Amino acid sequence: MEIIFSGIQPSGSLTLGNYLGALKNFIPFQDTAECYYCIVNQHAITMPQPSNLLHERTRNLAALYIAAGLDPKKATIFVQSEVPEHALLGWMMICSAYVGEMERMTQYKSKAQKAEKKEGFIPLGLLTYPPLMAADILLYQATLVPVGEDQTQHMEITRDLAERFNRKYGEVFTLPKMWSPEGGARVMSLQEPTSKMSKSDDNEWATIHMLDTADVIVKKIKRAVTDSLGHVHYDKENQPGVSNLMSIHAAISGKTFEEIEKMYEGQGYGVFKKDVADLVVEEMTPVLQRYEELTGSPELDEILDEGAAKAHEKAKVTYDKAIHAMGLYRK
Ligand code: ATP
Ligand code: LTN
Repeated sequence: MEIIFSGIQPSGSLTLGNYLGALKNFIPFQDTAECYYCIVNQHAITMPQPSNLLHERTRNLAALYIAAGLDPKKATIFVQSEVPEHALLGWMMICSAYVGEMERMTQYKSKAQKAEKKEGFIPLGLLTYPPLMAADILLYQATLVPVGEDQTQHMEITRDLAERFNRKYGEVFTLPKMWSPEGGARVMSLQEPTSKMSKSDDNEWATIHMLDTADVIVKKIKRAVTDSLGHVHYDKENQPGVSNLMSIHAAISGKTFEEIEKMYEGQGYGVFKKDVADLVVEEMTPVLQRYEELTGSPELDEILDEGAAKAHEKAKVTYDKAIHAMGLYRK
């Protein structure tokens, strides 16, 4: 049976990109595989976070996992900092990694640049982020990791670090594979469709948040940047805005780009945009409803307590093997 591990950072309000690129794809695995879905709050602190917000967003993200369809009876849902082995194995992974390979990570380079501009410094945690991610995955001997395509480099380094450790100290870790939705499901900014839709974009028109109301979603899609060509056609280079809306359509409706092109032949962008907005609203409305029920309920804490205990059981087995392999033990 496959073992699945994935995580999302509670570093802001989740976007449609996080949903279509990651969260939505977590759901089907819970029926066929052993699943661990983590709220990776220790990754979130690689950039400065106001403490009250981090606390709030951690619980809210857990509620969103469940509202989107994760079932705590089928999947283990937990908060990273509540299973200490993540940080412990993370340190061992940091000690197995090289500064050069970390400095080559594109996410590091772009986040370091942003941090330097905004804060005037580069947090060291940004550089050591990939070994912590490797530890997350390897602790559970995960075979498959559902993530968006932007995580490809981090998945490669995870496999490299696992292989390096196994070669040096003996076979401890399973080498995990990345799993991404077909077509990539990379959702781009609605205002600058050549860069990805991101939680941390300052332009609110660029991003659809999972918790946006129907009204706001419709307005944002209406305002989305398109072009003057006037036909619904998938061409990322010349029509990046329209292609992005087509990807969103396809990810929700399940239709191919060809089918979508046919549906809107001879029509302008108005009808197409309205349909995309309707699809998004229809997909998000029940999620929003369940989310509101869950956030205030004590059930959420029970689920997360149980999740942390279950995750800990599994994680400590691998951690024990790893410290013995490395000689990091006394008795
Ligand atoms: P930030 O914008 O703060 O860097 P993020 O939005 O990239 O964060 P993460 O928590 O780093 O969010 O990512 C969670 C998951 O969502 C990952 O699997 C990532 O690949 C996926 N993801 C994020 N943005 C998109 C997007 N625009 N399209 C598709 N998948 C995405
Ligand atoms: N780096 C990931 C978040 C993350 C993750 C993980 C994803 C941290 N640890 C383990 C999958 C498995 C991101 O999406 N930015």
